[in-house]
Formats: sequence, C-alpha cells, structure tokens
Amino acid sequence: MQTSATPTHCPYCALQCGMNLTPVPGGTVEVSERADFPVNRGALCGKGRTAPAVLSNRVRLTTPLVREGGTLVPAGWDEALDRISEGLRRTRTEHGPDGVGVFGGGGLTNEKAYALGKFARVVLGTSQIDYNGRFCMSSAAAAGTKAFGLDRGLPFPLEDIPRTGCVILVGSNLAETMPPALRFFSELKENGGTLIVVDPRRTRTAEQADLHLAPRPGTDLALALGLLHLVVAEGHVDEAYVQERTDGWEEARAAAMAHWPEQVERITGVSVPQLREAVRLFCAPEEAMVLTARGPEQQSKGTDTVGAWINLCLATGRAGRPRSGYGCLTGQGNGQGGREHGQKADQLPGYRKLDDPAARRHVAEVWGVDPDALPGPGRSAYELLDALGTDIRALLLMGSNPVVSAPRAAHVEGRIRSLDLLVVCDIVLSETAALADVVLPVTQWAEETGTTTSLEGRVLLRRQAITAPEGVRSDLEVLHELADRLGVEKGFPTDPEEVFEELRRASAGGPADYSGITYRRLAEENGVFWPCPQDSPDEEPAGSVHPGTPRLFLDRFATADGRARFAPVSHRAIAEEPDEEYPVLLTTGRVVAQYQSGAQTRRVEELNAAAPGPFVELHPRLAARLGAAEGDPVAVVSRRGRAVAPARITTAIRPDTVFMPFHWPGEGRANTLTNPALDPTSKMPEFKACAVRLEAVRT
Ligand SMILES: Nc1nc2c(c(=O)[nH]1)N[C@H]1C(S)=C(S)[C@@H](COP(=O)(O)OP(=O)(O)OC[C@H]3O[C@@H](n4cnc5c(=O)[nH]c(N)nc54)[C@H](O)[C@@H]3O)O[C@H]1N2
Ligand SMILES: Nc1nc2c(c(=O)[nH]1)N[C@H]1C(S)=C(S)[C@@H](COP(=O)(O)OP(=O)(O)OC[C@H]3O[C@@H](n4cnc5c(=O)[nH]c(N)nc54)[C@H](O)[C@@H]3O)O[C@H]1N2
Ligand code: SF4
Ligand SMILES: [Mo]
Repeated sequence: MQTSATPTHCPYCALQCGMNLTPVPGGTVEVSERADFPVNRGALCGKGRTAPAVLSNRVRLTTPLVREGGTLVPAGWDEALDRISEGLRRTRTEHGPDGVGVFGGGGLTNEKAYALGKFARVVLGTSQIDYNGRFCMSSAAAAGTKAFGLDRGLPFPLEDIPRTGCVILVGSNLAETMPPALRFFSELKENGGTLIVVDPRRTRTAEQADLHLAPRPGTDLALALGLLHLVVAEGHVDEAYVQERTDGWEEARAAAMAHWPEQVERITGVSVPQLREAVRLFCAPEEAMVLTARGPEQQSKGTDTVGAWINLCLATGRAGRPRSGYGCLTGQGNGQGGREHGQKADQLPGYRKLDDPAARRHVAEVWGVDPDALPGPGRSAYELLDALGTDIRALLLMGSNPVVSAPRAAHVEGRIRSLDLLVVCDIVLSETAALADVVLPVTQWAEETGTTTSLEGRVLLRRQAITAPEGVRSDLEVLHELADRLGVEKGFPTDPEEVFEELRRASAGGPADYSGITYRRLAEENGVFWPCPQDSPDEEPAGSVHPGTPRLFLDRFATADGRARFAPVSHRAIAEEPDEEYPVLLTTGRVVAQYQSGAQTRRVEELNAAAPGPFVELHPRLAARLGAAEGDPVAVVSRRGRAVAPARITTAIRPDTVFMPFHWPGEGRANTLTNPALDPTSKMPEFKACAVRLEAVRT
C-alpha cells in the first residue's frame, strides 16, 4: 500500500476537482489540497471533502447478495456470477437477445462505459442499452451536434470565462452544483464583465448576477427567441459572420421576428425592459458566452430550446471565436466521456453512430467481430425503463439508481419489480439495488484507476490510492467474468489501462478521438483535451505528439462544410400546462450537500446534517393560500402521484411555481410527480416542469 499522497480527482461531479489522497488506518483515505489542478486550485465542496466516508465498510457493500425467498442474503462470487449468467442465458433463449437490457451511468469511467457498451453488443447481442446521461445533458448534446456538427459540452476551457465580456447562465445553479467554479464568474465580474442568470428561482447563483431573469419554468425557448428578436430590431446582428460561417439564418430570423417582446413577456413573465437590458449587456462587449445547464435542457423541447440559445450566439457572431461561444455545463463525473464510448443507445466508441456503416466496420474490426453481428440502435433511457417486464425481461444495471432518479418513478419502480432478473452492480445498497435478484459489490474511485472526461472535454487520470476491501471486485472484473461464463473468453481485460488502449484504437478517426492519449501523458500533463488524434498537426515537427484541443471551432465548425447551422425553432408550451385541477408548476433540481439519487451522499453524516431531507420551496403567497407555515408538511400532487415534504417558504421563487430537490426516496420523492413527456429528438424527460396541486397535510 502506498503511504504518500496520490494526486487524483473527486468521485462526484463533472468539474472533477483535483485532490490528493493519503491512506489512513481503517481502509479509507484522507483528502488534502491539490493546488496544481487548474480548475479548482485546491478548492473542494463538502461532497468532495467528505467522499472518503463512502469507502468505509460501515456503509458500503462487501459481499455479493442473492435473493432467497424474497430477501437478499450474502453469497459467494461464483454462486452470484453463475446465477446471473444462467439467468441471462435463459432470458436470451426464451426472449431473444433484446430480452436483456443494460442501463449504465455517466459516473462510470471511460473504461467501464466502453466495456459495458461492448459487453451489450458483443456478449449479449442486445440493442437495448442506454444510460442515465439521457436524463442529464442529452438535449444540449443533440442541439450542439445539429448546430456545430460535434458535441463537446464546453468547446473552451473554464479559464476563458473570466476573459469574456458577458455570460448568460441559463438554468444553472452552479453555486450549489459546482461551487469551486463560481470563482470563474467572480473573476469575470472583477475584470469588468457582466453575468446574467436565467432561473425561476433567485438562487445563490442568481444572487451573483448583474441581471436575474426569472422566467416561468419551461419558457426558455420563448425567452431566447424574444432576445433574438431584440438583437435584430436593435441592429446587433453580425452580418459578416452570419454570411461567412453559418447557414439557415433567414428561417431562424423569421421565427424570432414572429416572437414580439410583449408576447414573450406574456409567456415568460420576464418584462420587456428586462429583455432589453439583457440584450444591452450581452451585445455591448466584443465577446460573450451563453452557458446552459439542466434548467432549459430538461424539458420536452430541450433540444429546440438549446438551439434557440445557440442561435443567439450565432446571430451575434459569438461562436467559434476566442473568448466567445455556447457551452453546456455537463453534470456527472464522467458525463462527457460517458456519452462518447458506446453506452448510449445509438452510439459506438469515439462518439460514432451505430447506424453508420463505416463506423460499424471500424469498431467491429477492433472488436474482432462481424459488423453485421452488431445490433442496431435501441430504446432511450425512459423508453427502456418503461419496457421492463414487457419485452425486456432481464436488466443489468451499473451506475444509476432509477428508483429515485427516473421520471414517474413509482411507475418505473413497478416496471423494475416486474422483471424476471435484475442485476445491480453498486458500491452501496441503493434503493434500486434493494430490488435486485443479484447485487454485486464493486470497487470505487480511490480503489481503482480509470479515466474520466470533465465538463471541459479534458481527459483525466483518476488514480488508485488504496486497496479495496476483501470481497469487492471492479466493474471490469464483473464484465470479464460474465463474458467468460457466456462464452466470450477474450476481449474483456480487467486492467483499466489495457481497456483504454483498446478504446484509443476504437475511437481513432471518430469525432471524440482519444488515440493520441495515453495513461502516461495523462499522468504527466494534468489531462488532455480531445480530440487528440495520434498524428501531430501539420504545423508541429514530425514525430511530436498531438497537443490535444482545448478550443474547438476557431477555424471551422465540425459540420461537413465547416459552417454552423441555425435552428429553425418556434416556441411551444410545456407538455402539461397547469389547469384548474393542477394549477401550480413544479420544478426540480439539487442542493449543494446531496448528490443525485443520494445513494452515496445520504450515507455521509456531515452531508445529512446539512441537508437532512426533501422540502417543498414555495412563495409566501402560495403558503398563505394553503394555510401552511414554515416546516409544515405539504402534499404535492400530480397526475403521476403524491409526495409529501416540509414547506420552505421564500420570496426567492415565483409565486406560480414550487421547487423540490430530487435526492430522496420515499414519501418526499420528487420523481413520484415528474412527467416523462420526452423531447422528440433527445428523448429527455420533462423534469423541469409539470402541473401539480398543493394540499395541506393535517398532522
Ligand atoms: N450538489 C450537487 N451538485 C451536483 C449534482 C447533485 O446532484 N448535487 N449533480 C451533478 C449533475 S449530474 C448535474 S446534471 C448538475 C446539474 O447542475 P444544475 O443544472 O445547476 O442543477 P439543477 O439544480 O438541476 O438545475 C439548475 C437550476 O435550474 C432551475 N430551473 C428549473 N426550471 C427551470 C426552467 O424552466 N428554466 C430555467 N432557465 N431554469 C430552471 C432550477 O431552479 C435550478 O436552480 O449538477 C452536478 N452537480
Ligand atoms: N426530478 C429530477 N430528476 C432527475 C434530475 C433532475 O434534475 N430532477 N436530474 C437527472 C440527472 S441530470 C441525472 S445525471 C440523474 C442521476 O441519477 P442516477 O442515475 O440515479 O445517479 P446516481 O445517484 O449518481 O446513481 C449512481 C449509482 O451508481 C453507484 N455508483 C457510483 N459509482 C459507481 C461505479 O463506478 N460503478 C457502479 N457499478 N456503481 C457506481 C452509486 O452508488 C449510485 O447508486 O438523475 C436525473 N433525475
Ligand atoms: S464541485 Fe464537484 S468535483 Fe468538485 S469537489 Fe464538489 S462534487 Fe467534487
Ligand atoms: Mo446530470
């Protein structure tokens, strides 16, 4: 065991803060400051600081569990693995390869995501694989691909933010979701730049803003169109740029001109003077950025909405230029890499498309299989969960806890319960693992090595710092053992570097090209931005390595002709508008001290003390109508179900809207209420807006 500090990265969000880990007695580690990583320069939020608590045997799984007569009991690894392979074989025989589903996660390392996608297609032969990133940034990914020909969340490093003139931050509460990143925005303001925050709530992030716009949830598309209308009307269009670098302006312009500011005010609740002020701040400086997060993206029109914000950047000449551009703030630890290497329903490694014959040939050759043997694209995450127990009879789940995090969660929970076989690999007994037929305990973060790709598109090496406890195996070992039992003896190595070497070859020549990246380089260079092909660029001396690509699109966009595309979009309503029966809007999101479904952070004492349970944030006016005082239980009822949580009364939220964080199971589970209406392109559910009514709860 190493006793010196190991430089590595946080297990949680996409900022992937650098930290040093030193082993301490009891099998865990101590976190200390790692100042050499430029993104956080040593700063960490409470989740990162307390992450070692989840390494403790007191909260984690250390033995496989199998279901016997209704309860989960400890079992040996061979027994557990045999039971899984027998069950998977039986399902395949009885229901065909698509009878088995696979669900992955954006927290998995690149190596795991790659191996999981390969396992699904090569060992199981199933098309039914998707992952939780579908619920995360998929709308921004779809819009970015349409507009720029390539989706890398941020096409520039975070360090560019303080050097631009104005940032519009749409539906991101990064003061709570990525606290160390707030520094880039403070520096922007110190440098004389301005910050506009768009959020129905006056969040801790919005409090930092020069201008806070608080639209009604689900109306960002109209808001962006209204701003573009004013950009045109006030003569801020960069005609030369539009001419030279874009297509589709006429149509986009016509759509924006049809959205009058007064009409936009009626739809969004943002006043015309505020719209004008936003345009003034955004257009005054030479350079500006628009950054979106889950607020505008988790809507049934998320792709069009992001497209409208990109239009604003394109019309004003603010994309593919230094210190300017559109970016999406990706969420999970490997939210970027997790969407590039093949666990998404329609994808192959290197961000290749599963329905592209050339991509199939390339990857099939690396995998040593017949391209025709690779299945086609499968269902998206919610569609897949909704099909469990119908034509999908068995599910292998790795890196997600949908019982808490999926929309319409009570229904999804029912579908999960109706499976013939549920296999969950996890660190802890999550709410979903508790329903499994077989649970496999896996290694985590500090106990294994692997790569992640941060929200900047920077590939990072997360290093092992301690040995895992007895009885625990890595996800890669699980896939190796299962492949072996299902008759595929080769192609599933357990050494992460070996998997990465294969990923390099599989990604070579694809949009997310990692072929020039090695573990050695990652260790020496503090991360490398993709694309990083094996050959050095023409201007570099022969034999030198490719430096990676911190900034994209400066010369050309990644479309076939190098030009960006405007999105021809118009406003439309949310899938479920409030009515007499359900008169209030519910939106959902996060608090700083809990992470996602809470499976990990709810097991950390310090975080639980800070955020002990769910709540319903509502305006005093709504509270008064309900007769509810601070802390009183309030029932929130939607067409999907009913949730109860204490009232948190604040003027920081619109009076027509309530907010619930989604980190908890049980009575206060926000996703009991949410609407699974899907965006037609990205298949993103409408987590950010549905109709509810409030009821006082008499105790
Ligand atoms: N503490 C913590 N940090 C996290 C996570 C976590 O669970 N906890 N998860 C990580 C992950 S995976 C992700 S995806 C990111 C998410 O990071 P964020 O996107 O910052 O998180 P959210 O709280 O989901 O949503 C942000 C804001 O959107 C606002 N919003 C709601 N509806 C609308 C709307 O219709 N329009 C607009 N413009 N805004 C709206 C909400 O009020 C909220 O303040 O955070 C990452 N970091
Ligand atoms: N209402 C509402 N719902 C939402 C959202 C919202 O804003 N509102 N946001 C959505 C978003 S953006 C996201 S990203 C999802 C996230 O929601 P989930 O997909 O549920 O994400 P996590 O809670 O991170 O679940 C990860 C699980 O995998 C385990 N795990 C962690 N690392 C590993 C590993 O290396 N291997 C294995 N095998 N397991 C591991 C953890 O212990 C945990 O049980 O929630 C979505 N749901
Ligand atoms: S901001 Fe994200 S990466 Fe940084 S310490 Fe917190 S959870 Fe970890
Ligand atoms: Mo996410």
